[in-house]
Amino acid sequence: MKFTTPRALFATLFLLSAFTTTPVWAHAHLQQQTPAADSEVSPAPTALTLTFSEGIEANFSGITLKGADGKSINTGKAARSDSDKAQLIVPLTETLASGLYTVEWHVVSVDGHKTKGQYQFSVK
Ligand SMILES: [Cu+2]
Repeated sequence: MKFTTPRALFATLFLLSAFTTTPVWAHAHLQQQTPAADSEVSPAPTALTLTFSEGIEANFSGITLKGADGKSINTGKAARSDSDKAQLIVPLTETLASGLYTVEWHVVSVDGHKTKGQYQFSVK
């Protein structure tokens, strides 16, 4: 039975998603972030916080941080806030130098829908 469980789970999720009519506004949209989009911050942030319009699944949600040269920057593992299931926290393991940064985010909300987007901020 053990090996059939993921398939059964997938089928269940598929059926749920097929028969649940979810309004567009129920998807997880990015509502707020720290550092804020298009802001210039100093000192460099030690974490990125993204707050969405609904709860997210941490295992299927994450971000890519890119510097002005377009190269990805290593970060700590994204985790959902213990106190707010709509909040994703990404610890930064490197000190960000001055410059422009792009955060590309992707999340799966608790209703199973995927959303993604991006924003920028700069470090003074
Ligand atoms: Cu949705």
